[in-house]
Amino acid sequence: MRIVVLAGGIGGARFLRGLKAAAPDTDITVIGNTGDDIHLFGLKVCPDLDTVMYTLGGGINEEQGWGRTEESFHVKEELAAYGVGPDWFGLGDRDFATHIVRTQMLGAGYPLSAVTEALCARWKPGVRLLPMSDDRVETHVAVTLPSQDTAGGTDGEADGAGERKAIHFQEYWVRLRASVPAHAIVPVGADQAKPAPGVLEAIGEADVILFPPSNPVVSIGTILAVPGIREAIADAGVPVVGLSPIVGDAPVRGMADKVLAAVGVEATAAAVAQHYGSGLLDGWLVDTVDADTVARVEAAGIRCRAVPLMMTDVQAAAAMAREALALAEEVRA
Ligand code: FO1
Repeated sequence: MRIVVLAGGIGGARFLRGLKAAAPDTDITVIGNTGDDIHLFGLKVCPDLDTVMYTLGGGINEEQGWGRTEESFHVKEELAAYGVGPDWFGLGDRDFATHIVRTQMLGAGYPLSAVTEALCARWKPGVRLLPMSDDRVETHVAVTLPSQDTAGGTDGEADGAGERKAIHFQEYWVRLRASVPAHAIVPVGADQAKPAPGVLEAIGEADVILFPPSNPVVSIGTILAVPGIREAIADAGVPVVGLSPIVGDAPVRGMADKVLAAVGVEATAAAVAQHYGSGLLDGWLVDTVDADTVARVEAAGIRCRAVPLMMTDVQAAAAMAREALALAEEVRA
């Protein structure tokens, strides 16, 4: 059984850990989001690829869901001592090694897909991890910054009269904690990007395609924005099943509701399914608290089941993965 999974950061990585446990003898290819990527201190940082690699490779900082376990921050402290910013993105000493190796290989001319394969040779995630593209794509967010906002912080609410500007997704997400309204989410470069080698082939050879509970806008939405990927999935002729990242009208983790609002999608399990659309999705899992919304999703032409969707541990994630694979077989029949 060949499974293709479109993954973002924490939610996608935790789901993949469950999928590996639920279906150990399947061939899993992960198409990872690279819109979160950021260049810092001359290094290329790929948060979503690293979160999948570290989580499945056993190096993740479990409670954070990003960065390394047993981490220290001496390099970060020294950079701050030199007054070299930004200081709001927590890069640890062990994590820096990943970005140094990646940047060195990119500088030597290797494409991101080859670099990711090389990094995974160490971590052995047990899946094939492909970046969505070898081309640079960076998600930027159009916001109105309160006029008092300086580099160091913000007073929270936008006073409307503030300055409208586009900022990098990580600044919106990490420095501002999504505390100002997002007017637009733009995956800069996506329209010129090409799917990375192996991406379209993996989709074409898949027996089932899964959308884990990753952010539907900035993670899965960004992957789908790479020309050719959405079409390949829609035309794959195999079941495409997604799991809602929204439970009980709120995101399980992160701030997906903020970016959903930016694209005019209400933060409900049904609205996200309809956002993907029946042209893409064949099946959709909602949490049991959203059982009353199953009929609405089915009315949109998407088969729907209500099952527990809280990934409290690997076994819970494995149960969700089994439900998704079961729904895929039901759809295939
Ligand atoms: N997320 C944070 O909320 N705070 C951080 O300081 C932070 C640092 C960081 C460093 C490396 C990395 O790979 C990810 C990091 N993240 C951090 C997570 C990052 O913002 C992710 O892109 C989002 O969580 C969405 O996937």
